[in-house]
Amino acid sequence: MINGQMGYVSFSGYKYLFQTLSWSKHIIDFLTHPGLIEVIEEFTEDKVHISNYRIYSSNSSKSKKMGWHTDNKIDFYDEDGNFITKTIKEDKGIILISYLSDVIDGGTQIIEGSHKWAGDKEYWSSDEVESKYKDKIITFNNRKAGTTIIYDYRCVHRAKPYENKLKEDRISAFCQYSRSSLPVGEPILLPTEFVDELTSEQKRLLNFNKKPSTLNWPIGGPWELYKREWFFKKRKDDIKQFIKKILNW
Ligand SMILES: O=C(O)CCC(=O)C(=O)O
Repeated sequence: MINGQMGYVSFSGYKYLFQTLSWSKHIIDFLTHPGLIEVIEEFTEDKVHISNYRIYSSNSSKSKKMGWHTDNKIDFYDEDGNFITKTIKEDKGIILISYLSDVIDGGTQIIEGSHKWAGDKEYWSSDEVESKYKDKIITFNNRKAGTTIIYDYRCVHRAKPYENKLKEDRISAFCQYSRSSLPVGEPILLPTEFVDELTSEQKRLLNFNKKPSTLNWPIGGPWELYKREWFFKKRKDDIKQFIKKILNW
C-alpha cells in the first residue's frame, strides 16, 4: 500500500491485486452472475460459495514456473501455525479464469479428463505429464481479453510457462466455487458504499456473517514473500503464533 492506495502483493513472479473484490461492484456482479451460478450449481449438485478469488498478473519467467496441480483441496494452519493443504478426493467444484488482457502465450492448460484419475494427488511433474498425457493437454493460448474458462477443479492444470519477448503481462481474474460442505475460504473485505446494493444471494455467495477459514492468497509467512528471508526466518515462530491468533479471533 502506497500513500493510502491499494496495490498488489508480489509472489513467485505473480502480482496479486490487494483485496480484489473491494475494487468494484462490477467484479462481484460478474463472479456472482445468476446465469453463471446456475450452471455451476447444476454441476456441483449443491449450493456453492466463493472460497478463493483474485485478480493477478503474470509475466514470462525462466525460473518461476507454475507446476501441474489440482485444486480440490482445503488449506489451514495446524496447531503450530504451519500452513497445510489437504486434498479432498471426493470433492468437486469449479474454477473460473477470465482473461483481462489478450493472451498470446502463458495461458491456462488443462489435462482433459484428468478429474477422473487425479484422485488425491496434488502435484505432477512436467516430465510425467509430457510422457503420459501430452495428447490430452488443452492450452488456452491466443485468446482475447474476456475469454472465460470454467473447469472442474479436480482437473490437473497450470498456467503455461512461457517466454514473452514483448514482456507483456497476462492479467486474469480467478474465482473458486466450493460446495456447502467445504470451508468458507478466504476473507472478503468490501467497501460500505456498495454493500447495501448486494442481493441476498450475492451475500450468501460472498459468505456474509461467516468466519473465513484461511487467509488471502498468496498465503505464507513474510519469510516466503520477502527477499530478505533471513530477517523473517529469525522471527518465524513469532509470526506463526501471530497468524494462529488472527485465525482464532
Ligand atoms: O493462471 C492460470 O492459468 C492457472 C491458475 C491456477 O491454477 C492457480 O492459481 O491455482
